[in-house]
Amino acid sequence: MKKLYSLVGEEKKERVILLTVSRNPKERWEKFDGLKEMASLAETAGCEVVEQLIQNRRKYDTATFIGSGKVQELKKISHEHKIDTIIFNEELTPSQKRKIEDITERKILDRRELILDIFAQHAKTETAKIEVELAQLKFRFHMLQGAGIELSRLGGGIGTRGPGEQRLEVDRRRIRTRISRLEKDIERIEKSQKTQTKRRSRIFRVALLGYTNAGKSTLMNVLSDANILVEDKLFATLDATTRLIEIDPLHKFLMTDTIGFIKNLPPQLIASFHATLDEAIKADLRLHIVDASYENINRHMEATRNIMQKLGIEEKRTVIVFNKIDMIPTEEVVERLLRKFADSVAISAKDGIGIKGLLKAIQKIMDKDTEIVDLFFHPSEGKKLSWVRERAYVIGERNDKEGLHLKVRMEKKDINKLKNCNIREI
Ligand SMILES: Nc1nc2c(ncn2[C@@H]2O[C@H](COP(=O)(O)OP(=O)(O)OP(=O)(O)O)[C@@H](O)[C@H]2O)c(=O)[nH]1
Ligand SMILES: [Mg+2]
Repeated sequence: MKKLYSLVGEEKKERVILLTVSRNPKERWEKFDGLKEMASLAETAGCEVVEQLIQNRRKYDTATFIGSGKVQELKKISHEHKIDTIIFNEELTPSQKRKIEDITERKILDRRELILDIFAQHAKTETAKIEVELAQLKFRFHMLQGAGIELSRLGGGIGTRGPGEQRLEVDRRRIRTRISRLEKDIERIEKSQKTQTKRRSRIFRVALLGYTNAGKSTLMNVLSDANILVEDKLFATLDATTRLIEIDPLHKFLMTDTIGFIKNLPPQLIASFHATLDEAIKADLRLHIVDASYENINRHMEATRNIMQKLGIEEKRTVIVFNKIDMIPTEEVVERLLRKFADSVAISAKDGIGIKGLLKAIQKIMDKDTEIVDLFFHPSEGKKLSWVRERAYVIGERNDKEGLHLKVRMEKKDINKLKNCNIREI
C-alpha cells in the first residue's frame, strides 16, 4: 500500500496545500497573514508546504465552501504536485469536508485539526495528554455527526495522531464512552490540583501568558532553573510548569509557564485546557508576553486578550512584557511601545536585557497589594492562626514560651480584617 504521510525518522514528508478564502479586499491582508501563520503551523506539524492559495469569493459556498469548480481545480493541482493533504485555514462543516474529500480524493483538514495534531504531538504530561485526547475526540464526535461512514480513508498522518500510541476512535458510541472516562480523569486531576494549591498556602502567584512562540518558556528558564523546552516552533509548551522565584527573602513568588495562545483558537480547545490553565486563571498577577519583533503585534495582543476574556481573566492584573527587543533595530520603537501601553516593560529574555526592571515591576505590584506584618499568637488562638495560615505566606516563624511569632506576607484587605477581629477564643 502506498504511504501518504511521514512519520518521525522517515524521509517523506506529508505534502500539503494551504487554502484560505477572502470575501472582500479588507479581509484580504488578514487572510494573507493567517495563511503565513498556517504555514508555520503546518511545518511544526511536520509537513512540506507545497502551495499556498487564497481564493476571492464574496460568499462561502454552502456545499463545498469554495465552489465545485474550484474543488475540481484543487483536484488537478493536487494531482500535478503529488499532494497528500489539503488544509483549509477555515472551519469546515462535516458535510463540506466530506464533499471536498470525495471530489479531490485527498485528505481534507481544517485549522482546528492541524492545531489539535500539533497538540497531540507535543503533549507530554498526563494532564496535557488527557486534555488533548478529550479535545480530539470531542471534535471527531462533532465531525461524525450524521456521517454514516467511518473515516478510514484518512489513512494516517496529520489529523489522525493521538496522544501516546493510541489510534483515534472513529466509532461514535465508543468515542462517547471514552469521552466520559477522560472527563472523569480530568475531574480527578482538578480535585487534586485544588488540594495542592491549598497546601502551597497564599504565596503570590505569577503566570506567563501570551501568543505561542512569544518567549514565555525562555523567560521562565532565565528566571529559574526550570529547563523547559524552548523551540522556534508553535506550541512547544502544552503543560504547566511552576517554580519558586526569589527576588529577595521578602519577595518570593511562584511563576507558572503554560500553553501559548493563537488566533481563532477554537473555544472547545480552550475549555479543554482548563486544568492546565487553572494556575494562570487564578494567579495574582499575569505577565502578558509579547513578541515585540513581530510586525503586527496588535494582532497577537488582541488574540491573547480575547482568550483571556473567554477564560474569565481580569486584565487589570496584567503587566505587558515586550520581549525580543534585541531584534528591534531602533530604541525609539521600543520607547513608543512602552509609552503606548501603560504598565509595560521591555526585555530580551534571550540576552537577559531588562530582567531587573521586570522583577522590580513584579516587586512593586506585590508591595502594592500585600504587606509584610509581624504577628503574635497565644497558644489559645488556634482558630485565628489557621485563618491566617490559609491566607498568608509565611516568611518566618519562631516559637517562645509566650506563643508563636510569625512574619507573613498577606493581602492588605486580610490584614485589615485581622485588625478588626475582636474575637476572643476560649
Ligand atoms: N531573538 C530573541 N529570540 C527569543 C527571545 N526569547 C525567546 N526567543 C526565541 O523565540 C522562540 C520561542 O521561544 P519559547 O520560549 O519557546 O516561546 P514560548 O512563548 O514558550 O512558545 P510556546 O511554548 O510555543 O507557546 C525560541 O526560538 C527562542 O529562542 C528573545 O528575547 N530574543
Ligand atoms: Mg513555551
